[in-house]
Amino acid sequence: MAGQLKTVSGKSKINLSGKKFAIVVAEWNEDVTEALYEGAYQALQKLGVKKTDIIRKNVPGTFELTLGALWMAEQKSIDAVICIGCVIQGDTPHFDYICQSVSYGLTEVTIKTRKPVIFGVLTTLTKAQALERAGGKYGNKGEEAAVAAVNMLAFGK
Ligand code: DLZ
Repeated sequence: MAGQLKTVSGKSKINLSGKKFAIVVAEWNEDVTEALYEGAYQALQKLGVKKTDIIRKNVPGTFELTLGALWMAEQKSIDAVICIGCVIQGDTPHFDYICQSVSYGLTEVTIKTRKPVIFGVLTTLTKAQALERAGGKYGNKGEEAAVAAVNMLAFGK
């Protein structure tokens, strides 16, 4: 479908044995982020990653994903970090500050650590739009984030 990353369609083209993934999950809008996390967690396993090679960490909100991602990406044993969050527009400019901060922040982390840091953050106008993308009619962006992480590890292979 246009505008979507590939979803899980089989085994990865690289051997994922021993590759370790961190999934950093923002607790804000928990119903959405839990569904995104589940999508990512299941997708990694379908692609051949062992449960014990998936490390989950929570942060309070999407703003804190940057530091959570940095802490995980700095760990030698971690190969890729998937960041899960959901920012929903409210009546104040908070939305813009959080979205801008996390997108710049995660870009810096991926460049600084030279590891895949995946932007599994929904930025929507309503909760309904978020749920449509967290296992609803537009699929599960957490699953797509997992596929993106694996594809980045396979980059150039
Ligand atoms: C404060 C806040 C607001 C208003 N909205 C969201 C949101 O929609 N999604 C989200 O993940 N976090 C939100 N937060 C919390 C901030 O990300 C952050 O946790 C706090 O500002 C504390 O630094």
